[in-house]
Amino acid sequence: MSSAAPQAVNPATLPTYDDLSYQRFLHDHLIPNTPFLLSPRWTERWGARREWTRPHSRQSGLLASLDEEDMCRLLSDVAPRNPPSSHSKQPSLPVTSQDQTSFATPPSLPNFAALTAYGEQIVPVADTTQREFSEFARDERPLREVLELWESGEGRTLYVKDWHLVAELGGGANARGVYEPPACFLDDWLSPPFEVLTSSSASTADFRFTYTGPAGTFTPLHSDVYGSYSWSANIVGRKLWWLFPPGTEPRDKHDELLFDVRNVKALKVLQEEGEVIFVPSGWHHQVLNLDFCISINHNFFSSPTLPRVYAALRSSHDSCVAGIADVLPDIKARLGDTVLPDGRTAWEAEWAEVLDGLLERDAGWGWEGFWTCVRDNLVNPPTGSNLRPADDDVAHFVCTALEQYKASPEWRLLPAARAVATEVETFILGLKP
Ligand SMILES: O=C(O)CCC(=O)C(=O)O
Ligand SMILES: [Fe+2]
Repeated sequence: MSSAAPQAVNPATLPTYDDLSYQRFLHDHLIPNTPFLLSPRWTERWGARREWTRPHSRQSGLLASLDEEDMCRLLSDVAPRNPPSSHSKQPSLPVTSQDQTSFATPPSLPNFAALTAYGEQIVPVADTTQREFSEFARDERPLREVLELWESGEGRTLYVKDWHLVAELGGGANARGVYEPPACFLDDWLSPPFEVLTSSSASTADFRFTYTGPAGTFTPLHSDVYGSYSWSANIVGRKLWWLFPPGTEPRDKHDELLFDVRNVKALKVLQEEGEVIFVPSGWHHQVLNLDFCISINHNFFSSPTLPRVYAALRSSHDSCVAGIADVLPDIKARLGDTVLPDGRTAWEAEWAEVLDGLLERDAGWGWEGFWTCVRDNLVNPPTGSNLRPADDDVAHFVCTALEQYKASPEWRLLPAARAVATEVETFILGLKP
């Protein structure tokens, strides 16, 4: 099996599955790195869908959907589904009947009373009128404060993003009554399924998020942390996604990512309430809430993604090298030709460690963290063997990253990372037939 499958071009139609076996997920999506949707069947038993929703009724103000004209324009070129979903007319465009517009599948309304159970949790709140670099300005508040604003019809531009609900509840086992990730996504090397998290890990080592905000709030163009995948489920409302395969993301003349791509040609996906979207590794995306939305998303990766995650870390590393190239002459001048007992020259050892520290700050992890994650997931796989690739395929994916790492200067220059990578190598030798 090869991880070097050609990068997908925009599919003409978007696969939408009522059923999806792990093998089909692996071969049709994980390895080729292509998007798809799971139908609302996959979330219908979740507590969140029962408890966080109220039945649809026409609304004005904060709970209203985008207006009819905007909706028609935005939805005019969404990707067709394959097969057309049995759960919704295809696509769910507005149908005008006499004086009012209705939708094939009207979205629910949020049940704020159910969310007040989490009112004391501190959540990041983005103000979607205040751009700050490539994101919106954010602050942190108890969820209760935002719910109170929304209940009084205020805070229309506020978007609660990256709320670590699962971590706040003390881990995946405690969140089972709220939702359970679809089985094909359980081989998760980033947030292993049911570990216990401390509250301090909530903001750093947890990649399971809840998002909620009124129609019109949005997430600007970005790709996900570490080159991970995302799966994202709509509990309340519908979202519109603009998706760009790696290398096709639109940039300005300074090579900076565009912030808002709603007028750029893209693979546009209308995600209905209850549906789950899979966003492949390295695909840039922008997301617009068409109605008041609540969604749950996990970032994750597994062995087939390792070559891509490795490449993402390598590219962050290269940016760090370029960013601090000017300090190298100082380090060399200070340490001269001194050689350490292990054979490294003192300047190259220091340079490598300074770089690795910067990489940890910029990318969220360095080489030792990367190899520790690989080792831990090899030794303790997050799922049974029916929900992950066969051992020799896992070995192949890991080897692809390992061979590249062994050819890089860091293999020699970072002894702590090398020790962990060597454990990985020993482990996969045992996996090979
Ligand atoms: O729903 C959103 O606003 C953003 C979601 C997202 O970026 C993701 O799931 O990766
Ligand atoms: Fe994302």
